[in-house]
Amino acid sequence: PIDDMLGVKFGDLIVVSNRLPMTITRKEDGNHEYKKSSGGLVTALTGMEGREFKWIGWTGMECEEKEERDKLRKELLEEHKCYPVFLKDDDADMYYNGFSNGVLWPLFHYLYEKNTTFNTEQWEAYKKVNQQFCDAIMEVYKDGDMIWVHDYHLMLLPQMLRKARPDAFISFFLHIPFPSSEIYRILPVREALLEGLLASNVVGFHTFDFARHFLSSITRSLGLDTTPRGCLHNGIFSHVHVFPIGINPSQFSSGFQTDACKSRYAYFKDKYKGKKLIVGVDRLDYTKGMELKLIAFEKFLATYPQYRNNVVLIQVGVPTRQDVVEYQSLISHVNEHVGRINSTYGTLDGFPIHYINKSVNFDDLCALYGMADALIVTSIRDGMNLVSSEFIVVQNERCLQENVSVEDGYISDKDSPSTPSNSRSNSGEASAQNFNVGKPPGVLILSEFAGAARSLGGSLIINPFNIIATAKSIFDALEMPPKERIARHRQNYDVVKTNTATKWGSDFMHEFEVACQYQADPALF
Ligand code: ADQ
Repeated sequence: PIDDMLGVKFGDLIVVSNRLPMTITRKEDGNHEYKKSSGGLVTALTGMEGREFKWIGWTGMECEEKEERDKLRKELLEEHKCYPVFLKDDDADMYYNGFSNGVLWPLFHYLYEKNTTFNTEQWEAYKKVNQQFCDAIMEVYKDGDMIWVHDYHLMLLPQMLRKARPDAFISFFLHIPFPSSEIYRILPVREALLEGLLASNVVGFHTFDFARHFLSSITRSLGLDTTPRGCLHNGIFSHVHVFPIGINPSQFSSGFQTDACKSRYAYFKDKYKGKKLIVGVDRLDYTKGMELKLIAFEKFLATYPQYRNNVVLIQVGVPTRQDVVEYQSLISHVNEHVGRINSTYGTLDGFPIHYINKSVNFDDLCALYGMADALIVTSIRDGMNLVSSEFIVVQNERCLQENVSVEDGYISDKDSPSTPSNSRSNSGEASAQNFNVGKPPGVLILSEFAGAARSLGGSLIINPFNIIATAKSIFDALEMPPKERIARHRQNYDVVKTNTATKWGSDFMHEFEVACQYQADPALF
């Protein structure tokens, strides 16, 4: 191990994120209920196998009573190995809904016109809360511990930690895009956030583009020299690296094998018999391009009338950040689009869009991924997008279970109606056979603005702003012959099964350990 080689003795790994990986609610009897949260960061970190860590994060609810705080602290530690940060509701609102999700989130996703809420009060709250995180970490920190900070809510934290412990090992990973310096420079506090990050030994991003944007922002906003490897500032070299995040594939392949999922899959299969299914699963966030998706689907129905009664878009819009105004108006815009499209193209027999603004449970999620002839992601910007990877793994598992060989391009189920000759329709009529027996893998339609598009080259890559082309891609996905589906699926599956959450975590930790040797022994530098 590196620490033996260099004489650096590493302690525990401390992972810090805005929220703990569970939603905590206070029950009437005074006890607490813990429910696993959903979201990309939780999926990735909980999928990181084989590494123990202490998780520090906000509880998501105010706790005024010391007695309750002590009880929570004990339960979280004993049952979940987590350490809580307690915030007052007002501070949390300004730090989380205000600065993090009202200012940084839209700006980093290039939606600078939504970035209208910057005010000093929110910025002060952001600084205050970052300091509270720092204090909470210092309560558990021991010499040699490695602190890994996550995401845009905590960009000042590395600098605060460095001030508290100049010799600490500190790293940071950004789960969202880092925008072009031309966008980043809009931020009134652009220098302070960069200074905050540059106290880290490692700063990680999903893609090369994000890393490059970060480095050019340092040069332009702070006037510092950088190299492609990073930046030396105040005696600390921040190594800038690219770590594309992944999922834990076995979590999703075994998710598709459970009895509960199998029975839901069988139910959906029967319910949508004879229909082609396009599935979308997104947090209902304006960055996910849900409105563009619906408009493109409408265009598809208008352009390819043969599909009107033969296709259903099942769209799950998981509720998120409902205290932020922008998110409330998105809900009504999406409702409007769905209502218009369903009333125009629906019949007494059914509707083309099945939309729910609710979370679905894991069994249903896996069953839906398995059902899909195509999954469509239309993010207008997305750090990576894990839903794409989950879909690919479940499709692979479904093909294995249904004896569809995805290894050699041969479909072993001879009775499958999904052969090139009958899945294509020269007359333009959509074939209405039941494709649900032994059908080849589903197609991933993926926005070029998602980080995942850099690696999932087997997808149909779309520009979601190009409505006509997106509509055509939906058509192409549904018409795609089995051989091409299999070839594309294999290309994607190879990436997903190799670039797992575990690999992401261990690659990051490897770079972190290497960076720490420079910190511990600058002579090496
Ligand atoms: P998110 O914006 O949350 O993540 P994404 O990467 O697609 O986006 O992850 C969503 C996660 O939530 C998936 O793992 C999915 O399974 C889960 N999920 C969705 N609906 C669910 C439901 N109903 N029930 C349970 N789980 C559900 C952010 C960035 C992304 C980046 C990730 C990880 O915005 O770009 O990929 O972090 O870095």
